[in-house]
Amino acid sequence: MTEPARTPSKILFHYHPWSRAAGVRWLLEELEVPYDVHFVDPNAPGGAPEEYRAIHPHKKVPAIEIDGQILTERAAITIYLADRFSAGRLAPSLDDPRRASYLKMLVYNDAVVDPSVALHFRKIDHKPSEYSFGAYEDTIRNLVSHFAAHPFAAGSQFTAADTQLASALSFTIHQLKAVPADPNLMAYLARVADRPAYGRAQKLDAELMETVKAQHTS
Ligand SMILES: N[C@@H](CCC(=O)N[C@@H](CS)C(=O)NCC(=O)O)C(=O)O
Repeated sequence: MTEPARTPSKILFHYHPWSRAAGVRWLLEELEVPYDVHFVDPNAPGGAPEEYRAIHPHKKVPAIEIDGQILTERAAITIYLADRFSAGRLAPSLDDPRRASYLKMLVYNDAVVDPSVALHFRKIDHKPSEYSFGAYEDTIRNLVSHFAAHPFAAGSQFTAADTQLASALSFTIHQLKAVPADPNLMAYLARVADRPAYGRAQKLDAELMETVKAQHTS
């Protein structure tokens, strides 16, 4: 039996713009759903307040509250929000053949790209066969060959997977310089950069950080 569609409560987004959560802000802007932002500062002395552990067990961002439920883990948040608010558009529907590559790249971003790039950036050696995410070089090769063959994460169509993967690649190429500025990856980032929701997310992030700065100096 299918449940009738519910009007969601306003989303509360626990967030810091300079973080792994930035792709979720971009997604929320793509979805054009109303949400409030609760600024969380994991970099404050002592980290985020202890009460925040009731929202996120590791005191990390992102987290969302919706309809009295708390959701953490950006891949889970992305899948949930895109299915609920953009099924068939930013989330390929269940019977769409593109759903397989959509889910694959979305999960690959967190399960493989993030840890393998983080260890590479920190110059931490690891034996690829002993870790679920394998070798950094394989990760980069896989991403480059994917974007040499396809314009977007799921193939031919922009999806919610791109808000996460492009956000991560942009940060790790431009800021961390932990991923090479390969022409295929740069062309991918250029393809998604002119999306109005991406521009809005960047503007809102800059405004939020200005407000936070002003509060600290007043
Ligand atoms: N597994 C989490 C990771 C989120 C994460 O690493 N968040 C970082 C932001 S870059 C954080 O909040 N770090 C603060 C801390 O650990 O104190 C997810 O995918 O949502």
